[in-house]
Amino acid sequence: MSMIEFSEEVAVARAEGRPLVALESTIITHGMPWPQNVETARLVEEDVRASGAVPATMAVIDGRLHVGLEAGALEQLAQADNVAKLSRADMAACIAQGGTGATTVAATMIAARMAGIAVFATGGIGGVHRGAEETFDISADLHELARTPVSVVAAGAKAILDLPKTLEVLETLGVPVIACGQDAFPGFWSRESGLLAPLRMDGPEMIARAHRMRGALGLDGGQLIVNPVPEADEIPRGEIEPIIARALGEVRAQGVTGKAVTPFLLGRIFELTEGRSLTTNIALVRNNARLAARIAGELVRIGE
Ligand code: PSU
Ligand code: MN
Repeated sequence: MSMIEFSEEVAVARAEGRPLVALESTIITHGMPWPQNVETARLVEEDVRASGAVPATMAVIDGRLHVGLEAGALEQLAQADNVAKLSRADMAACIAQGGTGATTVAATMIAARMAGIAVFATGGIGGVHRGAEETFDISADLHELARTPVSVVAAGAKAILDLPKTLEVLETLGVPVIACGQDAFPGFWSRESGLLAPLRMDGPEMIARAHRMRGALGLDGGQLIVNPVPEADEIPRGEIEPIIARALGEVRAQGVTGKAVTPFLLGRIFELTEGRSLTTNIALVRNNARLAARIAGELVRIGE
């Protein structure tokens, strides 16, 4: 696996069999503005450590797949423009061409599996976009969850999406969607989306057991663990929904398509909430990192 470069910290953790948590980099390069993006990335890594695991932030830099980013590399990536947004379709091409790109949920899952990392924390996964019946815009994250055995902790799918359709596709693909500590399917910035999660578990131990049981049954694919944003940081659904509607109107009016849609929407919602959506986004990613670290700890405790 000569295309992989492990950070010192991750290499040591792997050798010692310590719990590891994968982290993505698209949230840094395409999901948040500088300098909050790099500050958040550092805080999230600290949260993983404080909860007993070792963070492995993934990115492709000059044709090498980094598993764990050294401080300088993280800082550079966070400031760079023209970084590609990599998913399953373009990850190999980027590495082969010696390019640089940030990993989405799908690409981070692929990297995590290669590195033997079973748990991954992010903000919100991609899903079925509103209007997908016209555009066919469905995130590759959903198919990755169906085929790659990594438990992904998110605060739901981003509420800019069509959440009922996203849940339908996840069910069709056989992906377990497990709400942690509540019945409701969370709505990213809000603790509730008006939908129920198909499954509920109340702590990391049961989530780890379910992860192992999928392996024992020989099932492909991962688990989606949906963890509601802490109450103090949530933006209630009634407040965020009109803002999302307005940003979606601009996507259509300006003809934004493909990979640009999600970053455009997150950027506009940041502006329209005067930064409040970012404060919430940071809080929920940190919350997910802490839960992911505890799940990773339980997986090590349970053993294979
Ligand atoms: N979570 C966040 N912010 C983000 C993302 C997740 O809090 O920006 C990124 C992830 O990398 C996810 C991507 O894979 O958004 C989804 O993009 P798309 O809808 O184009 O598939
Ligand atoms: Mn898309």
